[in-house]
Amino acid sequence: MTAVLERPSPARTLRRGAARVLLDNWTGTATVPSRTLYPHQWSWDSAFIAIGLRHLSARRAQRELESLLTAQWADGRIPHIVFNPAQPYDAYFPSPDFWRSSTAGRPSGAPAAPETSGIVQPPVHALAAWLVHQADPAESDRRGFLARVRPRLAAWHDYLLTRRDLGGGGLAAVVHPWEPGMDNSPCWDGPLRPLTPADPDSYRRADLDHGQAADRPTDLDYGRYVRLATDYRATGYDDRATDHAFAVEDPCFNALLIASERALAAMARHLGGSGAEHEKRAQTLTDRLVERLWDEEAGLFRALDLVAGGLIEERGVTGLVPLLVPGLPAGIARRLADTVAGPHFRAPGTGLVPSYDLSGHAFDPQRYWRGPAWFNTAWLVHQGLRIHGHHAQADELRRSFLAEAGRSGFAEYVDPTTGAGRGARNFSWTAALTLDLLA
Ligand code: 9WN
Repeated sequence: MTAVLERPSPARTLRRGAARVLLDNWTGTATVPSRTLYPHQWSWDSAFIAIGLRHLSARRAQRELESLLTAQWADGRIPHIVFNPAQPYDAYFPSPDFWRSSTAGRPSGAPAAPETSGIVQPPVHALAAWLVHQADPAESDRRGFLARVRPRLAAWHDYLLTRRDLGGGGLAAVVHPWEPGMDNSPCWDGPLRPLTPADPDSYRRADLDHGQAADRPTDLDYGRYVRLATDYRATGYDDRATDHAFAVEDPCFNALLIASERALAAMARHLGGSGAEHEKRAQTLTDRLVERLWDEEAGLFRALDLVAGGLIEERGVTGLVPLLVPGLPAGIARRLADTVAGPHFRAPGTGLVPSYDLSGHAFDPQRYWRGPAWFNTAWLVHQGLRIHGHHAQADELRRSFLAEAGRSGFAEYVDPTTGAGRGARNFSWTAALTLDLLA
């Protein structure tokens, strides 16, 4: 009898490829977003990575989040980068000797070690921790995972809801374009315009050693990023003492805070409490999000500029992410799902969600957060479509995600009109969220 060799199914091949990326990018305690471009641990990357890693090893996924939390500051903030001391300083800019967390950050409670950045990223961690727990509750309970991480995650949210309520309206503000995680989105062009960039001779961009200049933020963007970070550092990263030149209420950031508050409620219930306080907070935050950031006419959420005052008249993918808030009024959820399917955000070539309005004046299909489609935001929108019962639309987005993630070699982002990969390849959250959608 002739042996018939079975061909692996496309899903199996994709799963294997994604798992390989995560294994290769694991450092022993955490996962780097990319071996070349980002050789340290990033905050919201680790949360997305843990969501995928849980399908390979629940224990490793727990460690991913635990290692991030060991770098938490005494004021509750989770820094956006935790530096790997084994990497040379010039592997990434801004490096530890720029942020100087262990000295400049001491007044705000930065740890003596490890070295970290001084800013934050979107709070998707409690949501990730709850999903990681659910992957293997027995192993989680055995290791006391939730009991250990919950107080730290609660302190993180407290920081955001107190020190970062810069607008006084009950939402958390970001103080640097790296904080919403969508660095050069056209949404930040207006707020950044008045800023004087830092002297270009005062630093060297390591990102251009590994990335194409046309895919990355411009030198002018970097000058402003450095200016803002330097000014924040000069205050000892003290939010109360700082007169921020950039302060924005971002829809994605606050939507993830709401989803994570609900996750904290679920954790509290699992650990024998009521979770009522977190549920209440989630509801209040949802009300504030709608009151302050919803734009009925545009059919999406806008970012609010706290310095100049007023909603920012740009359509960014950040404004679609609140779809994942379960308690959103039904009419708003419906409008958002329509906007995702509409001409501003349904990319004709790929079916993915671009980072910025396809017909917007600043749309650029190549350059980072100014048009390319990213896989973490597609995953978030996909979750939102499911939560609100738009299953056919969610299925379609899932298919597009898996096709383009595989075809691009797990690219950091892709041209939304052609699917051509841009930025880094073998990018960890693209691989991790592929595993999650295949599970
Ligand atoms: C600055 C790591 C990070 C992501 C961000 C993405 C990019 C950094 C950079 O890479 O930002 O934090 O150097 O451009 O914009 O979302 O977390 O993957």
